[in-house]
Amino acid sequence: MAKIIGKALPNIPWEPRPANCRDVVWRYSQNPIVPRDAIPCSNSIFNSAVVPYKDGFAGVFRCDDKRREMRIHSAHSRDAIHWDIDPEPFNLVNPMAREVGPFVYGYDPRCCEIDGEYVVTWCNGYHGPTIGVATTTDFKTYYQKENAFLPFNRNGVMFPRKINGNYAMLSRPSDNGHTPFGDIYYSESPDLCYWGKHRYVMGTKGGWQSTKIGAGPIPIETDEGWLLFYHGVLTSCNGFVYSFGACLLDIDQPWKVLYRTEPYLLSPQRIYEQVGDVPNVAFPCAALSDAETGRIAIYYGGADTVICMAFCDVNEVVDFVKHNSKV
Ligand code: BMA
Repeated sequence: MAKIIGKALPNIPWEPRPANCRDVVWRYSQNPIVPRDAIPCSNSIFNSAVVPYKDGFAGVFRCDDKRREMRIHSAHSRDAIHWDIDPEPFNLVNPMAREVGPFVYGYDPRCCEIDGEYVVTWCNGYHGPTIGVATTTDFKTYYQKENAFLPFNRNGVMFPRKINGNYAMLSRPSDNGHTPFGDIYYSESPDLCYWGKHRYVMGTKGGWQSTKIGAGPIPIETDEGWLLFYHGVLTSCNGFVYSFGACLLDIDQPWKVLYRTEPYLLSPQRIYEQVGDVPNVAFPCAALSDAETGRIAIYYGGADTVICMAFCDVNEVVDFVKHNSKV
């Protein structure tokens, strides 16, 4: 029986697997949970991150506005399903603005609680995409730090505790466009400023993960290793198709892959994943987990347009990853 090593979350949103469903990961029946027009300025709201906060939940949401500029907005919720999204973009305080330039664009945020503060990472425009980093304690003011890496990079995903005494992050070096390649790497930092000890984690495989892969939610610590959900991309004759699977990484040396799913866990098959601004995209950026029951709620963007949820049980998903693995 795989166990989550972490906190209990008795108010985790949850819906049991439907009777007619045999999948390890099942969708929420009320998807999508956030429509594209939830705030007046939004063209689309997707690829967003949530965390437990005080007696409810908070989040950083990707909102592309009606100019089609990519922005990040704070959000709050009592139940992690119904969200109150700030109509204005997040307040990013950037003491380095003179040197590293003003905010250009931000997308695909992740949010990680570590040592009592929340580290937000996102794809930050700096002569092309790289990994922006900021900390917040109140989801009102975000204090920006140096970009973690040189351009071009995407999908910066922090680990929820220090590893070998350092902060740790997964990322995906890329190019300046709709990158046709991409492997996951691991890096460490003593101070959230200087990043090094870079290690290769894993690259593409066949089928749903044959073009590129990228880390999704903050990894979940289990007694079988770090459970990481990650997206994989297939190039079809009609364009990219984004699905997601999972892997288990070694606890002390997370660049060592113990198992990874050969089949996907979820691929774009529902209308809200297949039809939208970018068709055929299921893109996970966050997960809530309850160490008490082993329940996991995954948050993913549908078709670059809306936010969706899916559920799984840690023991079932770890078992599936182990028994359907090709490393
Ligand atoms: C990636 C990112 C994601 C997006 C995906 C599909 O490169 O831009 O934000 O969901 O493409 O368009």
